[in-house]
Amino acid sequence: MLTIYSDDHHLHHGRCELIDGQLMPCFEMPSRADHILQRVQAQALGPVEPPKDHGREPLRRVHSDDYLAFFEGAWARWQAMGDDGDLLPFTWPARTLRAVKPRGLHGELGYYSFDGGAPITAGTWQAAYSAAQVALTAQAAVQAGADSAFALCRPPGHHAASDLMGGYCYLNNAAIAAQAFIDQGRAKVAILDVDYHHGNGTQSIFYDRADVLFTSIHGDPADEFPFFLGYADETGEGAGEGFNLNLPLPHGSDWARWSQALEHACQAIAEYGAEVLVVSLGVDTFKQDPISQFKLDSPDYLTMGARIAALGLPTLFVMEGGYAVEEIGINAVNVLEGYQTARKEAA
Ligand code: Q9C
Ligand code: ZN
Repeated sequence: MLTIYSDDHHLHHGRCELIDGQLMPCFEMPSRADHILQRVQAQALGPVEPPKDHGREPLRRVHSDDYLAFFEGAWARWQAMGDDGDLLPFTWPARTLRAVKPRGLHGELGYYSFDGGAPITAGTWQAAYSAAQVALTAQAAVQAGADSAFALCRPPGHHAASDLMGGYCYLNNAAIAAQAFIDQGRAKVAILDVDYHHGNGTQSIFYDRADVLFTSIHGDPADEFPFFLGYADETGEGAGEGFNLNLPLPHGSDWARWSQALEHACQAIAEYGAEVLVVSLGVDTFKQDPISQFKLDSPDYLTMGARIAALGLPTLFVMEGGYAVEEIGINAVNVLEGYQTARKEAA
């Protein structure tokens, strides 16, 4: 399997995040992608290539122009104010307030975010832009006929909506790739989001559309980030009614429980008649993940990959979360190896 990877992710290294009442070093750190790349190479998964630049247009198909302009320019405005720490929002247009766009940097940052979990640093735009190009380059390989490809994206993307950053995410790499498949002539694209957290950004982007089926297995939002989206009764709206499937699971869910949800999602994808599959691949479902509450073990990821392969669809894997840094490479690459082995046996 081809892996697309860019060193540019090192340009994004947030200093700290607020979690459980404490300032902690950011869990979403550069060594995550480094470990995954090392494992891809150690296991000889396949060639590793840099991204090609597909430009800004495919990003504009998913994100609003004003959001992209704000994100690209935010650091320079922050610097001009004489600051060089991480730029973080602290006020959001919640209930009783008005979602009018303010003029100043901090107000605009609150307008374009939904939490304080996505710091902007000097290199964040470049890192996120390159991650989107990584996704687009891997997408192009699948579109050109490859059985599968792995977009080793960092920062992740599935929490980012059309004009909102949050949850460590800025540009929605998986959504940008799914939209590229549509724009290149695919009629039905399925997204399977296996990250521990609900992919609220991806859901919102495709919520009123029938050409992209969004399925997600995640911690119950009643108890888990992002809290305000991801319930089972969110089934799509308008033309998209029936094309959104949320499978929330309780804290403590293990492979026995998780794999039932996977079966459910895979059956929905098969019934839908998808032509191509995009997997939002988070491995923060791992039992030792420091911020998550599922109990998957490393061998389970091999089985996960094999079940995804049984769908028989051209598949683009897009890296999302996973914060047990020592094991992230083993777990992520296990999904890819499980997939690849099953596809070879089927051929
Ligand atoms: N400082 C992904 O796995 N936790 N994102 C809230 C805010 C956010 C996870 C802490 C968890 C986001 C891609
Ligand atoms: Zn996650």
